[in-house]
Amino acid sequence: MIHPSDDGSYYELTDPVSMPKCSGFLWNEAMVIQANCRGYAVANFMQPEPAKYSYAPTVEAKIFVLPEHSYYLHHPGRFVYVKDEDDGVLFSAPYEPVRRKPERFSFQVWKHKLVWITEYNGIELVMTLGLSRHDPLELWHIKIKNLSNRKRNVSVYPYFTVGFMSWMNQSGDFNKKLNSIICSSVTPYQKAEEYEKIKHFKDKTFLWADIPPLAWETSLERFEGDGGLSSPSAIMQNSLSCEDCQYEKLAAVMQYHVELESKEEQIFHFMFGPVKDNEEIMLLSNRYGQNFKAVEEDYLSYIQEGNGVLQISTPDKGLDNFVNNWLARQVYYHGATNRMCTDPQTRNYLQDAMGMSYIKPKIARNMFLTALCQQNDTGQMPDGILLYAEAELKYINQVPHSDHCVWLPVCLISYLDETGDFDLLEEQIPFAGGGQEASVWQHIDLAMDWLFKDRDERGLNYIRQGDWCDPMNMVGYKGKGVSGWLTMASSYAMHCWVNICNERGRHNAAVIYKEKADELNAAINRLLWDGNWYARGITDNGTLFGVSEDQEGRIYLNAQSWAILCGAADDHKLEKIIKSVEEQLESPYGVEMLAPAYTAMRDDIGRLTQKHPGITENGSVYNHATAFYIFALYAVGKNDDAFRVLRKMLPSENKEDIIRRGQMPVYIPNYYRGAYRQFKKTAGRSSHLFNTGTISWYYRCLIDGLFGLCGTKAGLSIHPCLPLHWDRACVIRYFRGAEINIDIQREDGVKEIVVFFEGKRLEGALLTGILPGKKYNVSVKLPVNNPS
Ligand code: CEZ
Repeated sequence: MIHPSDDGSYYELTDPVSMPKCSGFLWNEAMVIQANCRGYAVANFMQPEPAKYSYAPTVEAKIFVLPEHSYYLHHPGRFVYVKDEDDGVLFSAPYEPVRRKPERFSFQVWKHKLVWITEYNGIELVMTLGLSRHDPLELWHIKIKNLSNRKRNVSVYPYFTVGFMSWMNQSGDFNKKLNSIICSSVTPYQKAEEYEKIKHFKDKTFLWADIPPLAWETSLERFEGDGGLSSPSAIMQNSLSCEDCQYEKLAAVMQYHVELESKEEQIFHFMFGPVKDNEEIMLLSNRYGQNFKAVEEDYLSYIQEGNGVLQISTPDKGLDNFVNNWLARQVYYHGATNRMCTDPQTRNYLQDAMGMSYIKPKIARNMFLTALCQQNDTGQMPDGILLYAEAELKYINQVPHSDHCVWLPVCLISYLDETGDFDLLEEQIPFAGGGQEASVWQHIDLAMDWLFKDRDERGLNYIRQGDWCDPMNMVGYKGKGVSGWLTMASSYAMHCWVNICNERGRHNAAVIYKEKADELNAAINRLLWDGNWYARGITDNGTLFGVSEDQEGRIYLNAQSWAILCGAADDHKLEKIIKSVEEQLESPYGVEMLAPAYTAMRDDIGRLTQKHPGITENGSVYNHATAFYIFALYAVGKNDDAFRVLRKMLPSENKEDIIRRGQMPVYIPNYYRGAYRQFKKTAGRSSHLFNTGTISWYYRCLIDGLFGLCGTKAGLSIHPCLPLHWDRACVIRYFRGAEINIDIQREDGVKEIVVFFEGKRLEGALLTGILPGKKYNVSVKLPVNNPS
């Protein structure tokens, strides 16, 4: 049913029914499109704020891609109807809206294109969607082939949804000279000053074809008639209307008549997307109209620029396929698009920069500097990072969260490990509002000092209206509530800063921040240990929460992971934590972020508790939090536990598990439904939302944890932490321009990890003097049993 292609270049689904939401996504810096196996599509483009060009016949949320996106018959999509003019039989590709069960079906998610193959009644229709490197534009290659042994006489109707563009002004018509259906609108506005902005908007959606259609239709109502989308009345006529459409729901439909001898095929090319005016359509058709193949290769090379630094061969072929083909791609998407928003949340922006350190370090460097230039001279970081001059902080970035400073050293250390670019710390940069400059060293010192100061009389960090957990908005909104997690994260951030300071000889600073971290850990152990796990925090009215006496939200994963990372949890507490997490939070689909999920409002915790039990932060397997736990387990050498949880973040080979999750392992979603012990029926379902901070941490868990191939100033430290059941693993590690082949094997009699280079044992398991362009072969011997 689903399987990767032998060479890993694509993943294929061969039936449109069992996993209806199964989808793939393509992007460039101007647009993102997620399309599912049945032909439905969700697409946004930037101008510079997120905008649409194919709308639902209803008003939609444009602010962020919703988890568990729901589709419906009239949902935006890209479809091709095929009518056999001899027997009148109608089917549509890829599957919607006619939903005839195809004789053969294939939905293939490639790294640079999406392909749907639908075969019905001896006719094969192949739809291929690609993008360009820069423009918000869909490039469609559509092939119809006669597989039968007789001549076929068919009509072909590409139907691209346009929908309800604007309540102010919307219309559609066909432009013969441009061979395009052009739907025009005006983005609604009220304030006069807004006109200056919207007059530059791409308020037209066009469908260009390389072959002039016989007829066309722009009105959705006229197209459907009473037949509805599964049997549109317009298709039952000999010809589409070729009439314009004036302030009605829009559609872009073309009609072709094709006569195919046996085994003969016909190819069509279409471009679909937003433009400001007709000149732009001419420009795009000149730029791309005749070079679809070249554009596909150029876009493939754009995607391949994000291949990352790891190629693996392990006993786990499913993991190999994901890591070698899809992981770096999802990290690259985050760093290249900033999740399609112009004011990314500061913590998201810094964690995406962390991931980009492995993909395009130069972009990561700029992201860190861009964020630091918006730091207040008090040391506090803003809730969001503005990516262009007129950008504004919106929605969640207008709600004060206390954790943003944490992510500076926690994410920067990955960039420094990967690049060795410690000069970044000497950069002199301004604070928000410009004026006096300071070095990055001083900027981050100030951020650590701000975190240390922002505590109550008990020594715990204030939470205001949220920390990493966005919807935890009522724990501290009265100004007293504190976050146990944030106190742990502040301590861990200071530990990371201590390491960076020591690496560069700032030993005095290192001593200061070590003492501060120790003071935080003392407060954590004095106030938050509940006997078997750590509490999540203390509310405005002094109530400990995330503790054994709580009926709901009894244990929070983040408070455990970061207590391990900041060193507050000693070995005794560590065993209790791991046992508690396994017993109360672990499910077949991963580790949930809290349990039991809240089923009623707690107005001393907030919006989190009102979320549906088992989704997003309210007790789902929120993969971002799970990735923190995996990272913590590797940090304390719990390799087998870490690997078990890491592996659950991807569907296993087991069919029931794949169907339950409902997605291909071509990206990691932000969550899988949780509340496994409360609502087993829905547990495991994927959110299908590929925007997630998880992916940068998953990458780091593989590099710093599982394969232990982490950069240092001097070179590459080699300390694999393979799961016990792996006897061997081979890794190609691309590092600072060099290619390092590492062959890791378990061997009898080996007591500790031994690393050999050119036959000689490597002191300290550190490969130094690495030169760009060079190849290195390293072999590693591991004991047959893990120390864990
Ligand atoms: O957004 C994410 C944020 O982008 O939620 C994470 C947070 O750390 C990320 O920075 C955990 O709270 O507002 C909401 O209720 C949403 O649930 C957001 O919190 C959430 C979106 O679901 C995207 O995942």
